[in-house]
Amino acid sequence: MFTFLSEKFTNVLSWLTSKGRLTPENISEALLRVREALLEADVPLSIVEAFLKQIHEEAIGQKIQSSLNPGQALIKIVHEKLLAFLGGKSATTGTTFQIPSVVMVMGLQGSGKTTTIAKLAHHIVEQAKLRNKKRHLLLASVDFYRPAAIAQLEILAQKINVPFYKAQATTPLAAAKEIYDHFKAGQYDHLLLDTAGRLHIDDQMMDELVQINKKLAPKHRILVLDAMTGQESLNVAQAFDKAVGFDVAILSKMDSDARGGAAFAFRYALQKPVAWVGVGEKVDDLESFVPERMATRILGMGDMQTLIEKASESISTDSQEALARKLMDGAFSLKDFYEQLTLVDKLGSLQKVSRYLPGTHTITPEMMEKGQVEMKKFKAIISSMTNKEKIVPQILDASRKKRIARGAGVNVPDINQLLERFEQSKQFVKMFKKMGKLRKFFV
Ligand SMILES: Nc1nc2c(ncn2[C@@H]2O[C@H](COP(=O)(O)OP(=O)(O)OP(=O)(O)O)[C@@H](O)[C@H]2O)c(=O)[nH]1
Ligand SMILES: [Mg+2]
Repeated sequence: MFTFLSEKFTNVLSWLTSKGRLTPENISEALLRVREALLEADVPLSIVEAFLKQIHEEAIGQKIQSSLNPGQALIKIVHEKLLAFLGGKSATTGTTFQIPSVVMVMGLQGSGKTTTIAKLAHHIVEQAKLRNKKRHLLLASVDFYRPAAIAQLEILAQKINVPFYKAQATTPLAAAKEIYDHFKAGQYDHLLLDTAGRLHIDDQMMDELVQINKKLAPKHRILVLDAMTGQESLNVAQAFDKAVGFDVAILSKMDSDARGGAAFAFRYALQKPVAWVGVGEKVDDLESFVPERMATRILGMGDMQTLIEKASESISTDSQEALARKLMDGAFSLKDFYEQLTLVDKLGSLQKVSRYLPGTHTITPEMMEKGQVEMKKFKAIISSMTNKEKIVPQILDASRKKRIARGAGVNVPDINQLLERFEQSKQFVKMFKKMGKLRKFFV
C-alpha cells in the first residue's frame, strides 16, 4: 500500500538530504518532484496544488533547526501537512457501529462490496471477542442484478460462520423490507446489507438505493470504492453522496498496484473519512485507515503500529509472554524457536509483514522468497531432532547433524545456519516482548 508514493517521496527526500541546507531553490525543486509523483499517482491537479501550497508556505517561512539536515527538515513539514491533509491526528478511525443498526453497503459493480461485507463482519466479531463480547450479525443481499451475487455472500457468510438470510421476495425493495423484518424478529445487533452495483453510475441503481435508504433508514451507510480506479473514484463518491448520501468510505484493493492517489485525495475532496482499507481478498485483509500511520507509510517510514496490532490480534499475549519469559530465564530452546517460527507464519507471509517495516521496498521479492523457503527448511530441521537435541543443541556433533540433515532433506550447512539464526532470534523474542508493552500505547 502506498508503495508507489513512498518510493517517490523517499527519493525526493534523500536527494534533498544530499544538499547542504534548505534554500528557496532546492525547496522548489523538491516540491516539483513531489508534484510530479502525486500527479503520476492520479491525484487531481487541484488537490495536488492545494497540498503543495501548504508545504511551500511552511517550508519557506521555516526557521531551520540546525540539528536537522534539509531532508529531515522537509520531512517534518511534509509529515505534519500530510497528516492534516489525511484527516489529522484525532480523526475517527474505523467506525463503531451502534447496536442495533442496519449497515448498508454501496458501490459500483466489482468495487468489492460483497468481499468487504465479509471482512467487516469478521472484523466486528473479532473485535468483540477481544473484549469478551459477542455480536449477533446478519448478512443479507438485495443484489438481484448479477445472478450469482446473493450466493456469493451466502458462501462467505458460511465461511466466517455468521448467519445469512435469503429473502423470498425478488425485487430489491420488497426483499429489503423482508430482510429487515427478519433482522428485527431475530434481535440481531447489526444487519450488513449488500446492494447491487452497476458498471457506471446509473439512475436505476441510485433510485433503488434511495428507496432502500428511505425504507430502512440505515444508521450507517458505507461506500466501497475500488482504489485501482484512481481519480475517477472521487467522482463516483461524489455522485453517490449527492444521490443517496454515505457516512464513511472503504477503499478496496489497496494491495494492488494502485498508486494510492484516491486514498491520498479522498478526505480532502469529500470531507468524509476513509474508515478502512481492503488489502487483499481474504476476510482478514481489512485495515483501519489511520491518517498518522498512512502519513508515515507514504514517507517511507514504515508502519510499526499496524504490525504490532496484527501481532497482538493473531498471537495471544500469553504466547508472547511465555516465550519472552523463557528467554529471560535462559530456557529458550529450539522447541520454542520452532513455535516462534510458527507465530511469524501466523502474521502472514514475510512479504506481507515487510509492508509495514520502514524502507523495505528495497527488499526484492526474491529475497522474500528466500526467507520464506528458509523458514520452512528450519521447521523441517527442528522436526527431525530428538527432544534432547532441541533443548540442548550443544550436543549436535557431526554425526547427529548428518542424521538430521538426512531426515529433513537438507545439508549440514543448513543446520549450522539454523543454529546461527537461533542465536540471533533471541533478539527477536525480546522484540516481541517490547511489542507487547508498546501495544498498550497504540491500541
Ligand atoms: N486484491 C484485492 N482484491 C479484492 C479486494 N476486495 C475485493 N477484491 C476482489 O475484487 C473482486 C470483486 O469483489 P466483490 O466483493 O465481488 O465486488 P462487488 O462490489 O460485490 O461486485 P458486484 O457484486 O459484482 O457488484 C473479487 O474478485 C474480490 O476478491 C481487496 O481489497 N484486494
Ligand atoms: Mg457483490
